[in-house]
Amino acid sequence: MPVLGLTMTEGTIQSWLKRVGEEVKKDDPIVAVETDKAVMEVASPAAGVLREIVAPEGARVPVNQVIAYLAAPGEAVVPTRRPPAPAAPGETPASTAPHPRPRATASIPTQPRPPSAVPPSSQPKAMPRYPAPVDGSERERLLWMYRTMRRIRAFDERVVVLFSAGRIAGALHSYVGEEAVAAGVGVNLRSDDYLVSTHRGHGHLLAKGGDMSRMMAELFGKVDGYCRGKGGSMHITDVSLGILGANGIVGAGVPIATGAGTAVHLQGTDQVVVCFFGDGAANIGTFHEGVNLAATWGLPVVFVCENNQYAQFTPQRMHTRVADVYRKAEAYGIPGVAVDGNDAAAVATASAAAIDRARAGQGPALIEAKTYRWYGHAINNPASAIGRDETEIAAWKARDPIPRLERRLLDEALASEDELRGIDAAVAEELEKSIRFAEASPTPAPQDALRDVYAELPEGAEL
Ligand SMILES: Cc1ncc(C[n+]2csc(CCOP(=O)(O)OP(=O)(O)O)c2C)c(N)n1
Ligand SMILES: [Mg+2]
Repeated sequence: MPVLGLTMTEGTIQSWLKRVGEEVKKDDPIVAVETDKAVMEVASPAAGVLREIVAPEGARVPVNQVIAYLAAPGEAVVPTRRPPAPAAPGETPASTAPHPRPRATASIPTQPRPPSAVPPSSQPKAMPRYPAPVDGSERERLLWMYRTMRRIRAFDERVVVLFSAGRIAGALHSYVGEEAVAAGVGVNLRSDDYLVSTHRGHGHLLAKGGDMSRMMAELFGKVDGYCRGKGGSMHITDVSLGILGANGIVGAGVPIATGAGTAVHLQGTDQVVVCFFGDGAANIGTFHEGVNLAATWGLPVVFVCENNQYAQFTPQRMHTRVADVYRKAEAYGIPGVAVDGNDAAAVATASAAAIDRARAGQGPALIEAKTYRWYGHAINNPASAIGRDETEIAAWKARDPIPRLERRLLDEALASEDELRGIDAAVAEELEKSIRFAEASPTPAPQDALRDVYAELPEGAEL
């Protein structure tokens, strides 16, 4: 039984969506599971044939207990009465093995995995509406990045307006201008990979499959929002999509990513963790600790510094003597590279190399994407827009990453004008739908203010 949410301790099999003997493709929905929060479809961790269902419909199963076995493609499908013999400690049962990854560099001490544990890449990941075409053609990848940048731009431009109109409350950090970074990294992320975001997270979340309507509802403070309207912009999380959270604490994402990388490493899958952080965060102690440990243990974490030249109101030259953050990689013995953060294709190329490397067990890397935010530090703080030189802002706006990719798609005849305008129209519709969804959603009840704040004890448990 996969872990489908932070508070889930068991799940009920609602219905099997495949029959024994049926072929399944990787990421095919295979079973519907009811958790303590919702009914979710579980995606198949690998291609193969459903060999045996261990947990029938209606069964309540604790997390990490086997619910079914998959046979590899071509392997005989003979349903057995009993589950196969448990694997030896530290070994993965052959029929469910999730893309084992060689680990050349890591020296992390490992615990033997309990024999009954389901390997983690068989944990379901909800499928995003627009899954990244990781192995797609150049055209598919560029078009996905175009759509993703348009979605991010549309969302973050509109929330500025909605904030000014008093429809959104709380702290809000615009990602406008930086879209190429999230899109260029996101195009290389599988749905079962992990992402750790920042306070400026809307773009990261959308690029990893975050639902625009639930994000908008969260900003509106409504119950259908990701945190039931009680968290706001900086707490949006969707573990089922591998989104380990936006974060209001600068630099705090780095050790979270290293922790997730440690988990992936111990579980032996080929998932990758991407950690976004800012140029300001690169001066925080957690950055040093998190990157150093990930490097020492050879963890599959790709650190992506979004160097937008400012930390709040402070220009980079006033908060560090090292303008090229990528050079800090050398201090930890990992590769570091700088990339034009306003060129989605360049970000995609650099991040593909780092992600492939991490997936192959060769440890972390540091990418510095040089970019710029068009708005002030925080939309809710008008003063944060003051203090920057207008010509500097204009120069960066002239390097807008979206028309840049659009030009390339048209010049190289990879897309037609009609096709791009079709994408723009679909994005506009998605945005309007998200606002209607947020408006229609109820406001949380006062008596629920402390709900979902603390973990609830499972039924029957005592402190
Ligand atoms: C530990 C901590 N210190 C200070 C702050 C206040 N703060 C919020 S955002 C920010 C600047 C972060 O700059 P950077 O990491 O470059 O990210 P950017 O806002 O430029 O995307 C600061 C200092 C905070 N939230 N957390
Ligand atoms: Mg910054």
